Amino acid sequence: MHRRHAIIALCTLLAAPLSAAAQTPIAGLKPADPQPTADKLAAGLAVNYHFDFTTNISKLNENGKTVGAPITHLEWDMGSGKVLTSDKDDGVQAHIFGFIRFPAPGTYVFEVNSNDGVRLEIGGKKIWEDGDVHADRLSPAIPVAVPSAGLYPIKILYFERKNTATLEVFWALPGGKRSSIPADAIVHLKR
Ligand SMILES: [Ca+2]
Repeated sequence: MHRRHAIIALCTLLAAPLSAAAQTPIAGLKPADPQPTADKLAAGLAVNYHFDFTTNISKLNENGKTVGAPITHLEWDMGSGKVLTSDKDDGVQAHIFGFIRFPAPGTYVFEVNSNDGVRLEIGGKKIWEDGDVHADRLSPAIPVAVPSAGLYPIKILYFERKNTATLEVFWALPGGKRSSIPADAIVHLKR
């Protein structure tokens, strides 16, 4: 185990007695305004790809010209295979966008597993960033205060440099346990 990983593991262990709910939730999320109507929406999140190798999410090209098939779930354990809905194994940059539907107000708890770099934004707030090249690495539990039910803009920047690739986002409903984000909770404007 690398020393850095050992330190992270130790910190995680020390932090364990504090539940996610004890941390101050990320607040100030803004719902989509106006809320898009069902006839304008399609299933899953939209994705634009840019195919080039990068080493940090801060250098990601958000203006990729290749429109991919929608991202219909958020549990991608891709190994050394194709990255998301692209036809490439390596050197993939993805700008993923659309809306996430919260069924009720309350404190949700997110977890993000990435390989390589990722940034997650919801309702205009940065929820998580782990931007460098790394093996699978899970975020801590991230409490997020959702002020009202409905659709919120979601944006995920993600890149895979080489070797294996993972992009997973989980949530826990208010008071609940970690679970999959259901397919009907992610939508995008028809394009
Ligand atoms: Ca990788």
